[in-house]
Amino acid sequence: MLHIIDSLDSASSISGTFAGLPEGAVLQAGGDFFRVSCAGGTGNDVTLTVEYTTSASLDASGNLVIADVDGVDDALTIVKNGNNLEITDPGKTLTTSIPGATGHGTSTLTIPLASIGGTEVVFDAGDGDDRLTVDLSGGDLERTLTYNGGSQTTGDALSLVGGTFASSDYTASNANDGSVTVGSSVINYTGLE
Ligand SMILES: [Ca+2]
Ligand SMILES: [Ca+2]
Ligand SMILES: [Ca+2]
Repeated sequence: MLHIIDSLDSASSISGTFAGLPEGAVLQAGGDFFRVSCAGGTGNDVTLTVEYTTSASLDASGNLVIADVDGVDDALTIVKNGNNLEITDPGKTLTTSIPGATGHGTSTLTIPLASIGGTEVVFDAGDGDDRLTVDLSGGDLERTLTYNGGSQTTGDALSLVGGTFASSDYTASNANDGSVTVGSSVINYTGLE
């Protein structure tokens, strides 16, 4: 997605910085991240290009929040790897500034469990046909998962893979919302179809 916010004629130009940001800087506006260019369009237009598709951050309670930035179809996987949670979306570009996390700007974020002070991991998948795969092959994720598929009414899905469990429980509040318990792992979901 490209937003041209100031299209200039050839008699004038913008150079140097935009809103105090140098060429190539990343700007956060609302939940979105943009890369600033003062040489876009015909060469002298200011452009803001959405830089990341998915962000990982901590909320005020220390919960990990994975959020759709640009409303596209997400295909996220979460798995425990050692003392970390790995979040992957092939072909997408993920961003995080959580202390200790690695993978910013790639398709896989590795986030230490020790950096997640809260008890929850929340996926806000937003618009688009989204899929979350919870891979339990590395063990319980040690956090309660909440997966919000988003308000659009087709195509959001949840998959559970990996692991062997003595018990599982499935509670559907209605056709779109409910919870799944597998062993000690609890996954709440809303807005799935
Ligand atoms: Ca999405
Ligand atoms: Ca969705
Ligand atoms: Ca939905």
